[in-house]
Amino acid sequence: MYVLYHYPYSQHARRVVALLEEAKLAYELRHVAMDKGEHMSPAYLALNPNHQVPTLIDGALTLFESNAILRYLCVKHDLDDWCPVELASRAAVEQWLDWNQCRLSPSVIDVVLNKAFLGDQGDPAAIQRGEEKLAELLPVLDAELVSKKFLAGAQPSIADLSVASNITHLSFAAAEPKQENVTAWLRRVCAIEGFKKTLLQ
Ligand SMILES: N[C@@H](CCC(=O)N[C@@H](CS)C(=O)NCC(=O)O)C(=O)O
Repeated sequence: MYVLYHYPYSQHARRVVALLEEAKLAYELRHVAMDKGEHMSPAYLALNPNHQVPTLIDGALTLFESNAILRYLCVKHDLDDWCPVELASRAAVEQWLDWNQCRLSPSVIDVVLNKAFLGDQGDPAAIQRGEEKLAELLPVLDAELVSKKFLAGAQPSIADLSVASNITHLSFAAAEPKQENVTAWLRRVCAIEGFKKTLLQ
């Protein structure tokens, strides 16, 4: 049985829950009360010195970084549907996982954290920086999805779970994307049962 340290508002944790659900893997969720600073406690820092969720425990293995956890689960359970072995499809999955972490995530965090979660303490410069970056990045995603149902082709992969968890996070800041192909793809990802379960009402 996996143990996943989790916080329901975390887009990084939600993508892992989505895969655990879809793969029907047994897991226990442990809520990290981030609103009360539990992620900074010595007990949690001993598991994840980055003071972040998610953290996965698999027996003696402790693993952080959501995309690394997704890859680990796919390899361990031969989830080839979610992480294809065919080279070109696999390369597309890896490309979008990295794009999500390196390019999309910082702008989503700038906007959502500062506009929605920090309230009056939010930094207007960070919001502007994030919005400008999103205006550049969302058309990149939209162009990719012109001729594809999902990021690596006809079937959803962990790249879709990862990117879509960030895109749905934008709704906390009422900053949902307007691009036609992105919104159609998002509807398809949100219809995946395991992903749907992770969405906050
Ligand atoms: N690169 C990490 C990012 C995880 C992350 O940023 N988690 C946030 C919640 S969405 C967090 O725990 N933030 C608390 C902190 O950084 O102190 C991953 O993909 O797992």
